Amino acid sequence: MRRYIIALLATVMVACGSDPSTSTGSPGSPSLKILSPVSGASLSSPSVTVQVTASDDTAVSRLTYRVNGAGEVAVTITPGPTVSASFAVSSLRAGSNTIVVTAYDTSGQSSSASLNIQVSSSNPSTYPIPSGPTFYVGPGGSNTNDGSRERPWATITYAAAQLKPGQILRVLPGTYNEAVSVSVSGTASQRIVIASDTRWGAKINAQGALFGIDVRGSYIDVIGFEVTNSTNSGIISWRPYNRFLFNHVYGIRAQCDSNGGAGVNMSSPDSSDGAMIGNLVHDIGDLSAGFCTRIHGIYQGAPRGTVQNNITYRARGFGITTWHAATAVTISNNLSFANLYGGISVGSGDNTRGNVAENFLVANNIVVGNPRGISEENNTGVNRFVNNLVWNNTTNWRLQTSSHQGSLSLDPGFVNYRPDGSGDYTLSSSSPAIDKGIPERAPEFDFLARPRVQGATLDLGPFEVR
Ligand SMILES: [Ca+2]
Repeated sequence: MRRYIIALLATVMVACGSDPSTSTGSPGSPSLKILSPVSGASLSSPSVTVQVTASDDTAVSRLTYRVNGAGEVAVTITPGPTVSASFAVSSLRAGSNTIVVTAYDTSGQSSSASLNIQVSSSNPSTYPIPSGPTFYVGPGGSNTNDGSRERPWATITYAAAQLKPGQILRVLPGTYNEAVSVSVSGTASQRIVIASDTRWGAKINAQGALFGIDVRGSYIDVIGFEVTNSTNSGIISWRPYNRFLFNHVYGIRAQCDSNGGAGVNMSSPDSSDGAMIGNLVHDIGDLSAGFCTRIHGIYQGAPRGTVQNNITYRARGFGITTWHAATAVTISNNLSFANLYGGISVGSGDNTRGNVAENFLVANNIVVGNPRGISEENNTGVNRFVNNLVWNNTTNWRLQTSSHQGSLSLDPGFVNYRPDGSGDYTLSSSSPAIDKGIPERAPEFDFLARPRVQGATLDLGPFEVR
């Protein structure tokens, strides 16, 4: 996956004839140069970090940038004769983009430099963020600001508390040393959206708190964050109708005790009707201590959840598990590999409530390289296991009260399988998993937010190849 991410973010430098990235201005105005990226650069990501240097015979007092003719955005600098600055520009559009940087001196003279950036539309690392009244959190922001893009708030917890149903919070790229708590609620028709402005650009470092993002309200979408360094769960829901989409959760230091933990967690019996879709979840728990059946990648504990398009590996327990009051859950198009106990388990517990895990649909998943592949555990009824590729686990199938249909037991033909997460888990052109999925309850997008159904029908696993 690391290699995949590098490929996703790789830039191709393109030489250009003239050099608009050096300053234009009248005599006495600041000199300005864009150091990187090179003008004409082609990106597969909709965000880029721009590095500039400016100097002036008196002092450079102000630095701004504009993207595609939009308003000037101020860059935080310390004024002086020579100023170097590095800032992230996000929300670039597919195709051609123009970024104009302007330096001002103390007498108001200015110089501008520009660069052109191409963003590929064939390999989107972006995703759809719903539209609506939008507010922002950003590095250098303040909770006394108004929450606009130009004057963003500083902390996600503060910003979330200001949101009303139907409103959108975009978190600009940067590292946030914050355990995020969300207690507001949307409604069925007006959800509240809390999204990283670019995929994995907003990085939540929980710094040892129990949860990275703790959602206590309902009808909340949490989209596209990187979350690490919490001690129970990365992202957790306690109430119904929440959705966790396109996040990257890793390095969760859950302990193997009665609390357990998970990367993405809807284990509360009150977190029904939720969705966990398109997340990358790995390295959950202290792997050196061996397997633990209480620490999982993705954990569903309530009725009618949806678990789709996720990639999960190196969890101490199951990559994906269900327990407590889970029933009628959909688990489809996931990839689960190299977990310490098992790939996917369907089960319920808390027997005093009479919970039975039944009426599940488990379809189109790829499960490889685990001690257990797909299993039923504890209280189970009749579930449907359809068209899963389950291969090279110590025990591929371990069902109790159900049977499986249309299963494949074949090498899935990844571009490059590596159990440590450094591989490329897209399907090669000769993969037997292409066009083998059932369309029932298919999601709209794949892991990369591309259309989920292409070709004859959808492919197995999280990536739609063709
Ligand atoms: Ca297909």
